[in-house]
Amino acid sequence: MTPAQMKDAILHHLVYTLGKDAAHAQTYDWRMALSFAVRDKIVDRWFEATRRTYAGQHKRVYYLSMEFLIGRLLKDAIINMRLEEAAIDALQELKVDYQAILEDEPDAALGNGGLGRLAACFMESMSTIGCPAMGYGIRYENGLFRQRFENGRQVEEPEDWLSQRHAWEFERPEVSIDIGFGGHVQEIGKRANWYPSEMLIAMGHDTPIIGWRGRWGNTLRLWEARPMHGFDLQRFNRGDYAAAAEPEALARTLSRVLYPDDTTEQGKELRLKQEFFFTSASLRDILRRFESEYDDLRLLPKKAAIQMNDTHPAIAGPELVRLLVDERGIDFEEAVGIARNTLSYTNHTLLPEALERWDEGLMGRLLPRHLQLIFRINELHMKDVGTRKVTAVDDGHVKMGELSFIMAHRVNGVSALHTELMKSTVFKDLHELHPNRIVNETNGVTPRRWLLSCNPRLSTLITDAIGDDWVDDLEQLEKLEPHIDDAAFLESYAAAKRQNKNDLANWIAEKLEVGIDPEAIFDVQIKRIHEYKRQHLNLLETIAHWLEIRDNPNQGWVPRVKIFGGKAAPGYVFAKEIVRLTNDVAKVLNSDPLTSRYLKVVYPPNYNVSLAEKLIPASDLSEQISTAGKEASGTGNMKFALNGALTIGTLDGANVEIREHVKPENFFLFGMTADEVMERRKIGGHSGQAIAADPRLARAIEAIRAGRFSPDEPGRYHGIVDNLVHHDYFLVCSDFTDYWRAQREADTAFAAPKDWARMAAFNTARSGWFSSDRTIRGYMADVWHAEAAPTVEDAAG
Ligand code: 4GP
Repeated sequence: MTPAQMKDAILHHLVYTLGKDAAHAQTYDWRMALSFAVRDKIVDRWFEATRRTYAGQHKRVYYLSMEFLIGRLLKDAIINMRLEEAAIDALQELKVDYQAILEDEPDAALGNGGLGRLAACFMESMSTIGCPAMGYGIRYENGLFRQRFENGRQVEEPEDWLSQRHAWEFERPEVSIDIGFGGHVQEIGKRANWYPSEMLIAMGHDTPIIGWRGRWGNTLRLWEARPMHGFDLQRFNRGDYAAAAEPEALARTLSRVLYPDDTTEQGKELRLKQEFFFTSASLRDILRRFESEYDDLRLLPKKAAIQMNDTHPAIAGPELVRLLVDERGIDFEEAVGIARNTLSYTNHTLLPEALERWDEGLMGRLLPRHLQLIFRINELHMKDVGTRKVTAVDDGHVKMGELSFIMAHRVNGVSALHTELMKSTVFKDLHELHPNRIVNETNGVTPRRWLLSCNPRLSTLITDAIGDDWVDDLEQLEKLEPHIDDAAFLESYAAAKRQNKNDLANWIAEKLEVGIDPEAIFDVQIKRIHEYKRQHLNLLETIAHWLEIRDNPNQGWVPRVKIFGGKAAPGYVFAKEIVRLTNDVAKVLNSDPLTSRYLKVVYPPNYNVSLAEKLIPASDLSEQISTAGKEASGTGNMKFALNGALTIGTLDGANVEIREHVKPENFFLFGMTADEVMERRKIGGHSGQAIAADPRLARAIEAIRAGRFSPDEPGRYHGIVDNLVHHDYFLVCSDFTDYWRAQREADTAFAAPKDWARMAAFNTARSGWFSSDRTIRGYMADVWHAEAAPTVEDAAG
């Protein structure tokens, strides 16, 4: 596509799709017009991929996920279709600011954190590789809440990304599936009829996900809940307007909110309804498509692989069995076999509070037939393995982790360490019964968004050095290694980082009105706020460092900017206190004339995908400091390493594998191992001992306790202090001293800029393995037994 063609396409959509005259068009109009112009090009590719999938009778992968944290789509689409030059030139002629257009797009925040963002990276990688696939989820009207700070406190506001038209989706009224809840079951022989008492409709919305070079496109189908019967005209005519609108409002509630819930249990009935709603709609859509092509249901596992992203879609097991037995007359045991061979399950966390369990009473009320089938599945499993030891139903609860395991032919962890811990802890008994079922698929991230698009300076430098094949095959980054010894290359590498840091410093100055020194170490911790991720360990070190600088302000400290980003679940009190403490600490430190040139704290609100794209390319140090054994993998850690930030981290999740790849000397390791953590916890008074042994730690805790960061309310953080001193389950105190040591090593290393640049560049060169393309190939081989289809030729650009 030439710039002139692009310009015509934009103007065409501006006038005929948006009904706007160029003279009056606003940023929004230009953004929509550009999006439609790009989308037109994508649609051709997308159709072609679909045609090829049908024609080649390829196996399809179905990725069922409560969350798809896709963020903005316009730049991704432009980059993958290689339309950037055409777009920039066309807009220049039209005198429209390209960056402003990109920034105008709202983030599609249909996820909480890692699990949802992984699903988004996977969608992009499956399209890049040419793996015929479809993502299924919920089209939340309000995505993850918008975070604001009020006097340092987190305030949640609804995120209304759909208040403007969403440029990328196609509404599919013809794909409307009715979904039932409640009611009763009538058994007829081995089958049953379920008569739900409540019905609503799931309507599909399709977003094309285009792969790199536009060679393949898959669909993300998100379900919207609609009422079965519109509003009640009789009530309306009687003047009872609120009651007339009630059925509609009730139905819509189902796809209204994303639970703001990251690795904490959410036991709401509405949540179970959401899970069944999207899982059932997806399975029925999958079976409809399958039956349009094949007439033997026993072929299902050969032609479809259904991935359950965590336990949220775990009802897929019993629902698929129900659809096969009750609606298609297949024998129960055979149906279980077909379902199991089709389904697989990914576990994303071992935190006990995050493993879903549903009260049997609730499950029986909402899904009476499913509860019956869960009991039968459970009995069959016990009979097959000859044990009563592990069951999916226990103590009046349905345990979704066990149910998923029993109904899946493959169960995977998301990093090597996490997978081993799955085998030895939560799924120990099931693993012994099914030793081949658990496999590891270490997470990855898409290099298109997380390097090519978010870090143009570094991307250009890499391409100049080794060509652009790395975008297709990230492990080619290893070819950078010989260049690392070249002084000119290293200088350019460091210069790219410095410019990224300048940009970020300007943005922070403008948005937060805090001046930061681009020469300082940019030390960044961005992720959900959670005790196990230990933002408070980072804060304690910050405070201890501040106090030490105050003792001796003229010592020539290595300047540092601590950057935090992340949201706390609204009901998670401790996490919200950490948010507030971070803001309070920032206020005191940033205004301290003695120290502020050496140490600042910034915490931009509303951390999301777009903010991550700004922060990561400008980071020097990546904080991956969870208590060992608690972070399943992490994916932020991979994005940082790829963009040349050095990790300071524990041996947790994928940190272990990152350190192996980038080499131990280019990684600041500290802290206890997962085994040591388990041992340490057995020692009574471990935190008291740690505090007594380290005066720096004692002083930092005392500063919080005494109210130095909350002079107007000295007791504000007694909860945090009490937790640290007396409980400290996450072993913040026990790891502090070693963390401090590693931080000072980072200072020393940063003071030697050439060596630092070498280490950073080495991180980039060795991060190729962490591409989600590699991860997806792993799933295709080990889990889905699916092959890539022959892709379409490159998009012309
Ligand atoms: C996250 C894990 O906490 C993180 O370690 C992992 O990288 C990510 O999943 C993707 O596998 N879990 C969640 C969650 O986001 O909601 O459980």
